[in-house]
Amino acid sequence: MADQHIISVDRLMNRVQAIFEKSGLSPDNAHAVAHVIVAGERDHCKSHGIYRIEGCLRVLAAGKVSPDAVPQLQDSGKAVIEVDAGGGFSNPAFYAAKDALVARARETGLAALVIRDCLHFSALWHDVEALAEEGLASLSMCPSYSFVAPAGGKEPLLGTNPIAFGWPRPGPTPYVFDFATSVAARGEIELHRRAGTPIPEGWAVDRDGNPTTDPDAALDGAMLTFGAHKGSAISTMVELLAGAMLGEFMSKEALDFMGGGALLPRHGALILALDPQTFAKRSGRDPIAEGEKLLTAISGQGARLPSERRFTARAKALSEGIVLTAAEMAQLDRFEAK
Ligand code: NDP
Ligand code: PYC
Repeated sequence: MADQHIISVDRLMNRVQAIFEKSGLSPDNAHAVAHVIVAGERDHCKSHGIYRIEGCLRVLAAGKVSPDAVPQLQDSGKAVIEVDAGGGFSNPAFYAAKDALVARARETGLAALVIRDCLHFSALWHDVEALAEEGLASLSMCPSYSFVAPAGGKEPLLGTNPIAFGWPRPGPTPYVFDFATSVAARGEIELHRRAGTPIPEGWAVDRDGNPTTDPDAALDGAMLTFGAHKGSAISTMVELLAGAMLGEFMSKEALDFMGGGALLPRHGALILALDPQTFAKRSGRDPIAEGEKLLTAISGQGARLPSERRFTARAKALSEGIVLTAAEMAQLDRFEAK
């Protein structure tokens, strides 16, 4: 189709990295940030693909992210490993600490990575997939901005607080889920506002706590968690574990600190890595084989596993290239020309 352009994954990676380097990010940071953005586009996760370049450039231009931060690893040989992102993006900090986390989890069965003082804009599946490739199960979570009301309340207090889980599988792709704990992303509501269309019921309440399908009232009010009290409790757990427990910002503090939601949030992140072989050792059973019984039974019912859509999109993009619209290509050109 005339509106469609095909670009290879490698070519897009080169272009996005060059855009960030031109905007002042150090080559290492530009590489790490471009890597997660291009992976999002490759896997057809449009909300965390090249759409995110603009937000990263905005926070760079505002001087609210350190472009040449060098992550500082603090590993005292114990279960908890820390990496200080130094006010830079979270992704370089994760990659700087990943090998230490993997080694510790294999050694002790269970290890945690604390990322301090980072700007987090990305999907979380990158982290848990990277750990699953190493044979580890993992959980990753972080706060966000407080746009979401707790179940039964009406004041925004919780973030969209994503949580991701990864489990290694014998084949090329692991079991991974990764989702926000709000019903929908804030950006989805913004898209409805721009289009002049109502949002579905159950996404948000207005500032008086009444259910609303009006995007303006929703943006002025509060978003809702998925699964009512259940999502609310999981979101609260994310605030407690990845905010309060780390001594890093919770979502409300992050919003207050950045003076509004226009720029990317600054806070911490928590990643737990577990070695299934260590946990199963005394049972004499193979945890991966046992897990396969369940996962293949789920697929056997015709149900799809989370991330299957992504893996299919990835395979297609790697063999045929990534499809971008003319508007997306033009935007890349504009970023390069700046
Ligand atoms: P989605 O609702 O799009 O997807 C959630 C998960 O469910 C994915 O693993 C998805 O797999 C899977 N899934 C979707 N539909 C089905 C189905 N029918 N059957 C089985 N599995 C299914 O995610 P969200 O909109 O909640 O979140 C999008 C992204 O936003 C996440 O990557 C999250 O990390 C990120 N995010 C980041 C934040 C941050 O602060 N950094 C804040 C909030 C969100 P698949 O991908 O294959 O469809
Ligand atoms: O999708 O809500 C979101 C989000 C916030 C920060 C990064 N992604």
